[in-house]
Amino acid sequence: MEIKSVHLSIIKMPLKQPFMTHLGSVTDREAIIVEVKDRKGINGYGEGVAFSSPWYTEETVQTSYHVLKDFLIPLLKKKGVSHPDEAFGLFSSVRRNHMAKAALETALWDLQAKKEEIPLSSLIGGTMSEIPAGVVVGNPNLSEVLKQIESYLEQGFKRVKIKISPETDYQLISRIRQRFPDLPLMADANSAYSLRDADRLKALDDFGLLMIEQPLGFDDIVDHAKLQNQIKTPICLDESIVTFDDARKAVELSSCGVINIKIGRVGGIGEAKRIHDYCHSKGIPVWAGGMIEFGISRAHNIALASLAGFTIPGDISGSDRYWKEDIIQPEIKVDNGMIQIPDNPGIGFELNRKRMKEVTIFEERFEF
Ligand code: OSB
Ligand code: MG
Repeated sequence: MEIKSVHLSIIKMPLKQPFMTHLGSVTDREAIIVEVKDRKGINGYGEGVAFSSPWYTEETVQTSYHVLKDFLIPLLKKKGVSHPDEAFGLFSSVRRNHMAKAALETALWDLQAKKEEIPLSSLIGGTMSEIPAGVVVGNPNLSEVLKQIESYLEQGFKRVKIKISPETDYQLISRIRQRFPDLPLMADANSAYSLRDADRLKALDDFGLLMIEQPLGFDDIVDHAKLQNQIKTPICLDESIVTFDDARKAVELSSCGVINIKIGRVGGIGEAKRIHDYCHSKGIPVWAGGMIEFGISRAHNIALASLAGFTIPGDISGSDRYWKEDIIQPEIKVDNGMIQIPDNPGIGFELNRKRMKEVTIFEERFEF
């Protein structure tokens, strides 16, 4: 791909409102923005979605930065790739660190699509021209939750996800159901339960949830299969699916009925697509997860979600869900609950340089 340079920027921006889960809350978001450039001057953007602390996965902004700077960028410089499909293989001498790998790999996909002068969604085989938007309520306060759901429904969102834990689950969901009986609703537990809570989770079967996401251990596949045997609500796995083989084993063991695919968690668009293709062939629906990310990562998610197997609205909302002003232009817009797949080359969004300048706290350039 004749890469000439890689530019890394660490940015930091406050969320409009803190995002809360039972594991803690996010008030400020840091991320790594990657810009690759080839010898013809064509560029590609990527975003590292690790958080500032390792509460969701092992990686952090600092560990991702270290792995990018000291291992992945040198590998790319030394050996190169002729297509982004080769990047995950090139990085195989580095174990895991998937968010760092995805940050660089997704930038190569954007660049490749721009080189071919086609949208990224077309390059990876996407078939949809628009996708339904879904939103996550990150607030455990009941009246606040009801108010927010009301406003999201007015904006046309097709599906709402709430965060639950054993402290809030039954009460919270039953009140939401009383008020919004037909709302396509799902719950994400971020590993707040253990198999001993099976009866508690079985009780939630009454509410017709679309699915319950990651009820048990963040690295578990076996107990989830035992739980799925005891509850009707389909289990969706998020944290447990880090590799293609995790997805295969989860499907073979019937540990879940649905999989949430996050590009960063699985190591890039190539791996995300492999997991999608496998699930599609097995009849397992998938949807695109979110990481409270900025517009670059959202744009990659939008392209990914244009693949035929993404049959459930993902955690893809507009730029204004979390940010006063995003780092891309135009910003991502939700119109009547739908997001248009851009038809210009690559991810279809440009960096907003003025906004980048305001939020960049560190940057460094690597010449090839
Ligand atoms: O578990 O899906 C999750 C946010 C950060 C880390 C993990 C998760 C989430 C979300 C929010 O649920 C998704 C979003 O709106 O970006
Ligand atoms: Mg989740």
